[in-house]
Amino acid sequence: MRIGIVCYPTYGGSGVLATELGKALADKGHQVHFITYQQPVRLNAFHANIYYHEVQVPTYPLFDFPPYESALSSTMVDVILNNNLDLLHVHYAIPHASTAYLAKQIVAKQGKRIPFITTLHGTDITLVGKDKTYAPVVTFSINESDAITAVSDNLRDETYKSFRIEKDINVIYNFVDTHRFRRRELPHFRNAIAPNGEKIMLHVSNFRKVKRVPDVVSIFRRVREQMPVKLLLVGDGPDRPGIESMARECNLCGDIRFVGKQEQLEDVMSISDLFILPSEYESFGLAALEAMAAQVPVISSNAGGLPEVNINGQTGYTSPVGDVDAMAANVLRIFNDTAMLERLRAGALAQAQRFHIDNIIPQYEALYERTLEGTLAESL
Ligand code: GMT
Repeated sequence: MRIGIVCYPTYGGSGVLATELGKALADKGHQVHFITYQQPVRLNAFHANIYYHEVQVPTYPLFDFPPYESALSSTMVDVILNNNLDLLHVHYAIPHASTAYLAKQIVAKQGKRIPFITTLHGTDITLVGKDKTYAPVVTFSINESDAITAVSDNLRDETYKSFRIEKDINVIYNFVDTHRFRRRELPHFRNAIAPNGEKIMLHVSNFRKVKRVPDVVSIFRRVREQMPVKLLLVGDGPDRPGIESMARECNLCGDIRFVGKQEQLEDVMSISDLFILPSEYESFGLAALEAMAAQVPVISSNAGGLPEVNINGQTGYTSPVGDVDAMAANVLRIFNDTAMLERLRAGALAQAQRFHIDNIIPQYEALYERTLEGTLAESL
């Protein structure tokens, strides 16, 4: 198949998932065309079946807000027609679903039929999309999608609750390449972070409010009062300066390392003992899944789709949002019980295998086939 993928190219989970999906489809022989305003972060190697089309958004003195959506739809039209694409798969509803709808209408006028699939990822539904500034367009363009997917049961249910959706939403979970994220011994790296054999706690995110990064520091402070431990903070975003101040005020700077955005996440996961994800909401929690593949148990909130991924007592522990006392108590319980840590490690890996890339990609391929058959039947 010739597939166009539209996503945010940044470090957000939706862009990471879309890029990994495109790479996996290309490995299976499909021709994949990424249409984005920047090279996606995980699209970092040449592949014969992968093409990258950059969306250019020219400025003009009249524009206080350059019309990105128009530029994106026009680029989609260009790529669809010049590469004879079979379908478009857009990730994150805003504004990708409405731009895909427009592109589909434009190429239809030129006799080209192309279906588009929208994958809902999380905040496009639960935070931004619900806002009345966007809701009518989001509802319309989701309903106009030829197929819709959500990354967890929770996100599917939230979508039906928040919008008047008239179609089936297919749940296709996030996935992980368990071979790439497998745990490896990296003694030099581990030693550099924890020279005295301290345990290592890890948090990875884009430091947005929804991630509740201050809770990570509060949990760490409670654990640090009881035992020597280190905290690795990976990623960057609007809340980072506040977190740095908080670390200074709590006198924790010596034990917290801010390592910024990292591409080799698998190495960071490999040297960590626990992954901390206290989010206000998480449709799925892709970073937690990648940690589990590296045998890192997860201490998380029980918000959104997290309990579908992090199984209480098997792969880690979940607690109500904001209950930093419970989360810290769970960290201490695990760090003080080697047998429990080993059991949770094995549980985390077993759970990650359920979401193995090889189990999930065929679900997307099957959906593509069904959608193309539907488009063909409509045209007869
Ligand atoms: O908010 C983020 O962390 C980024 C966001 C995105 O859409 O880029 O991530 C969402 O999509 C991921 C991939 O499907 C999910 O694993 C994340 O749970 C989800 N984030 C939220 O729901 C907050």
